Amino acid sequence: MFEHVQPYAGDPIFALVDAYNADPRPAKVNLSIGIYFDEQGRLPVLPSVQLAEARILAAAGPKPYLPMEGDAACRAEVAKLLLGADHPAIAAGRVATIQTVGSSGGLKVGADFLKTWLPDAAVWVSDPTWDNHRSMFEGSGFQVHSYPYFDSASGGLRFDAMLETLRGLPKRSIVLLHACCHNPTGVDLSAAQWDALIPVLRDRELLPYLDLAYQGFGDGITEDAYSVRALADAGLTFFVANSFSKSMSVYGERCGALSAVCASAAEAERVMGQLRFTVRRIYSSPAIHAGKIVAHVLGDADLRPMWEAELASMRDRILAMRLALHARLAALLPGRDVGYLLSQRGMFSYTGLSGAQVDALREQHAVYLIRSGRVCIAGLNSANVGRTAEAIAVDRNLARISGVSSPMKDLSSGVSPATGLSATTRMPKGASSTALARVAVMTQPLLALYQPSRGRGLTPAVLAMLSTTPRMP
Ligand code: KET
Repeated sequence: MFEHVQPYAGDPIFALVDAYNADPRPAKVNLSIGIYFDEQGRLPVLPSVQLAEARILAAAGPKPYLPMEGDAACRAEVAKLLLGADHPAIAAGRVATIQTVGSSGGLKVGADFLKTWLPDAAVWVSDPTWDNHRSMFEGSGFQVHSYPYFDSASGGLRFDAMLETLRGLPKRSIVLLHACCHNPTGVDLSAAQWDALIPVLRDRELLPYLDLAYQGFGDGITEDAYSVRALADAGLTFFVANSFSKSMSVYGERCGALSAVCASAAEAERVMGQLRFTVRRIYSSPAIHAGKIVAHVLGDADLRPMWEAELASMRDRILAMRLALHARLAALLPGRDVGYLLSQRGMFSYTGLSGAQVDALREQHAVYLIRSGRVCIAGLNSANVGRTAEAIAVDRNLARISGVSSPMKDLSSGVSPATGLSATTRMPKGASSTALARVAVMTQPLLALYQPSRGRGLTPAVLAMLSTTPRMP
């Protein structure tokens, strides 16, 4: 019966986690999967989520099937979180939100819905994107193409090329966009770039499909939803799949949602009906515990501010680790521009390391990265950031990740256009131990440069963490 079944090559991300778990070396470093680990290297259980769960358990409520669209309170809170509580699209009944099995469930329900209702459309994803985007949409029967996105020469965005490609797409093409904290590159559109993109989406009658898996990990809950709100303000029709896996640290609970912002309440009602039917045909209805967690944390007057503070401290720790890795690499690799670590946002950065270099890091130093060169900054902590930087820099061949095509590029061209930091980070050749001793000193000017450029500061907690980050020998 199944003789013809092909072996599964394995998922590039989940397979690495298995390999990491099986690795007996005690000093191993997991920078592979997009999971936030705390300063002690543990997967945090957020107090706000713990309290929500305690309340849910204490209520000892029955566990009926949820409706196909999920928990009503959860859905209402999600719409407000995405668009802002007072958004007119919500008041007008133009937003159809369903609770889904993680945002992956939402993405997939949306993909199946679109294959039914826009059957001739093709899907366009960024180059590169999260591998699973392509798999999911192809699995729903779509042709998947890519639009230019990451500029490997600068470590930034190929915005003009992206716009040009989107301008040439057939009407009603589906354009998958990372709302913030782009996976895998960490390179996001600025607010001005979103504003410039919107007329193209509208004029070409494209369907934007936003993936918002890291809300709150970039610049803040509201800031990271800029794209969602800008599209809604512009009156566009679009989809957004959002995740609580990372922002509430509830990966295995599978908390996510899919929202369709529609042209009218009548349209939203019909879309909602077909989304329910799509869910019914796949998993029938989502998990009751997941829906209650989200509803409690977002909707409770005590838990909501707790969660926002917890999310802010996760975001700040990631930023601190960006700064720490940047400072160490800049010291260890004089002449290399690693400023991209500071301009990129969210859990990930794209190092430009080749597959062979990533393999060497794993085999020789037990440092685990995705083979594309994506590094999960949220897996770094004070105890492993120095070792990680050393592993990247230890072998000069490994360190030669540059060339024009790498974001970790030579500084000979002068100050990095992305950050303007090269003058600060340039270290004299062969001065490694002196240079290393200067890492902490360098961190402060970096912070000073960093804060005004983003328009918001780091908390005292981060500054304290930076000052206690161990010096390297
Ligand atoms: N979208 C993006 C962009 C994303 O990075 C992930 C997960 C998801 C959706 C799925 O999240 P969910 O838990 O279904 O709500 N990314 C990490 C884990 C994975 O590959 O599944 C990762 O890239 O490592």
